[in-house]
Order: sequence, then C-alpha cells, then structure tokens
Amino acid sequence: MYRPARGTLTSRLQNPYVVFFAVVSGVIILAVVVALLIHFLAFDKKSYFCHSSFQILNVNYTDQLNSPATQQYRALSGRIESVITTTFKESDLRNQFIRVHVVKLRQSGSGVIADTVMKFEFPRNNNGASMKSRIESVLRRVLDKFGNLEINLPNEITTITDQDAIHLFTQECGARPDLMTLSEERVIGGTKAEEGDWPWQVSLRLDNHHHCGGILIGNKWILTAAHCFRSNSNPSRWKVTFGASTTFPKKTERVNTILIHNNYNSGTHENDIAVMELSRPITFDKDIHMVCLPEATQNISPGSTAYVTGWGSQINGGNTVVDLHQGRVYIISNDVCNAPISYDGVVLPGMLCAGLPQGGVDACRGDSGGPLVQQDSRRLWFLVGIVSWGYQCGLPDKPGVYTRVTAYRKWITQQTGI
Ligand code: 4AZ
Repeated sequence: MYRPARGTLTSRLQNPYVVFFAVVSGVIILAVVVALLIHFLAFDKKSYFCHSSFQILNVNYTDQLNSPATQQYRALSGRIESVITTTFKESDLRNQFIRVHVVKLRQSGSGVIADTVMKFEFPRNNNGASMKSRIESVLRRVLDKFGNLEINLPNEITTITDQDAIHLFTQECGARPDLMTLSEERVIGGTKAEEGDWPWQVSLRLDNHHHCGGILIGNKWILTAAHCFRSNSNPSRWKVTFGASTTFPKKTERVNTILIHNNYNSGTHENDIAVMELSRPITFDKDIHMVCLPEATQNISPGSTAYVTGWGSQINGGNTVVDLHQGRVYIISNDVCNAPISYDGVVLPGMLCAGLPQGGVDACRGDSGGPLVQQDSRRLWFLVGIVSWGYQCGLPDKPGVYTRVTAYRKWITQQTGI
C-alpha cells in the first residue's frame, strides 16, 4: 500500500524553512571562505630580508672603522641607518619597511663599504620582482638625502633567508636574537634566560664541575676572572661549555692556554682578569657568538642599566644552578660605591660597581668570571664588567664589584690580539 513518505529528502526540500536555512548557511560558509582567501592573499604578511652593500666614496677607511665600539663607527653606521629609515618612512613603502641595520663597515680601496640588512613585510601573494623593483626605486631616492656622503647604490638588492640574515649577524659581535631578526626590542623579564639570549656566556668547568662563568670575545678566546684559577690553573683540567644549560650544553671545548694577569692580587682583588685560549676555534651560530668589547675611553654612566648573567647561586651560600639566569642592575659610581656605608674606599679605579640601591639583584658564588653587559644606541651589546667580588650577595649598599673592562682593554689586546 502506498503511503506518502514523511521526512524524505524530497519532502524536506519542499519545506520553506528548511530551504531558507540551507540557503543562509550556504551563503555564510561561502562568505567565510572568501574572507579567509582575501585575508591570506592580500593581508597576511610575510617578512623578507634583503642584503645590500652601499659604497661610500668620500669617507677614507681608517682603523677607527674596524670596531663597532668607536665613535666614528657608531656615527657613520648610525647615519646610514637613519637616512635609509627616513627615506623609506617618507615613501609609499612606509608600511612595508620595518628596519635596517649596518652589519659591517669594511674597506674598499681607500673608501668604505657598508653591508646592510633590511627587513620588509609584504603580503604573502606579492610578486618578488615587483617588490624588488619598488625597493630599488625608493633606494634611489636615498642618494639625495645623504648630503655630504657620496654613495654608490648597490647594483641589485638580494633577498636572503631568515637564516642568512642571522648568519650575517653572528659573524659580528654583540647581537642578541631581537636584533638578528630586526624585531622590536624584547623586554627582558623574569630571571631564567632562553637559549641564545646571552650567546657569549660560557661555563668554565674544572674536572667537569661548573666553577666560573666566562665570556666569548673571539672564536678562540674566553675572558674571565683571575681568581677562578686560584685552586687550579692547569689547562688540561678545564673545559668550556656553550649554551644556556650546563646539563645539556650545545658545545664543549678543551682549553689550550690560561693567561692570568701578572699583577693579580688576591688580597685587594686588583687585576682580577684572565684569558683562556680554546684548543680549536669554534664556529659561531645563532646561540653561540661573541660580545663587543668597549674602547678604553668609553664612558660607563652611573645610573645606566646593565645585565649580569650566570649559573651562580640564587641565595647567599646556595648552590650553583643548571639553567642560565639574568639580573638587571644599575651602574654605581666608584665614589658612591666607596662611601663609608658601602665599601669604604676599597673599590679601586680598575673596578666597577653595579647593583640596586635596595639590593636583591646581584651576582653571587659561581657567577664569577661572567659578563656584565650594556646595550649601545644601535642595540649592540658591550662587555663593561667581569664578575669579581662583593660582600655576600644582594645586600643593600653592598653591590657587586666587577673588573672594569675599559681599564684592561690594552691588556686584552696584548694577550689575544683582539
Ligand atoms: C663569589 O664568591 C662572589 N655579590 C661573586 C660575586 C659576588 C659575591 C661573591 C657579588 O664568587
């Protein structure tokens, strides 16, 4: 017997409510798909790094341009960065241009070549050739703005991978991860460091136990404190590990030579400085590379911010730790540090104090030989101190005392050639 079926597809399609809901859902799904497509094709941005070299014709290359620590190097590279930035910010690529950094100034004949890395953000679907030609046409405008600098533009700009950009930075000194990716400066918070945050920090191990911190200043040279070798200075018993964890180091190297300052005085802590030569040069990568050294004349301003890092104990009399930690402190003038309530005159000119007035953040046992660093105006990191001594750890009016690196700049060159 025939009975009209209830609820079959045909019958549902005859129901006007069902049809209405089907059409509305179809339209919504279609709209979402189209919106996602438009978003990914037109608005989703991808970072592009470009490497280009500008030839500066009317500046004579001098030894002063050999090191990023000199006034001349800072002035010239700062000028190039600011002219390129202004030109892009005034062009129709103002939203695509992110940042430029002069990675290196080098000699070309009697003139100078500035190697730069630039970062742009373009929509994902952009055409590479048109992107390059738009960048090149803006760069041509840079020429007018250099004023008294005579510049030859690069023949062509080359796009490079993120890894290539990082590689260019790791061959030079003082770059942390935020600079290598030309990103916003990262706020350094907490106390535990991430891998690669302080790529020049090393652990000096005596008979396989962490004994002191050390600082990578060249591909085979470690700077540290002389007092680290009071118990033992035989290179064959020492090892250097790289990376933020001492339980899982990224690399381990043996030591060839240990050179301790001839006039180190363990009573007064004077000349608390030493260098170690590694048994073979190490290859720099994004997590392992050197810090910049300041010029002997560099002024270290009282009140300026500095960071101290190490695997030292977290409390006075505590044990060392296995993950690298960092602390933010302020530079204190030798006069303030020598006040009667502080160190009452025993802080000598070759020493530098840093801490917080209320105490709390400080280097401690096991941090010795490690770095105290500051960032310059171009976001490069410079070594200003080597953890040396102090009365206990983190007490008010008893800041950490560091070997003042500027005072030993010549000694470092004599020992290492750096
Ligand atoms: C130490 O024993 C040590 N608070 C290092 C630094 C400081 C104190 C002690 C500074 O190696």
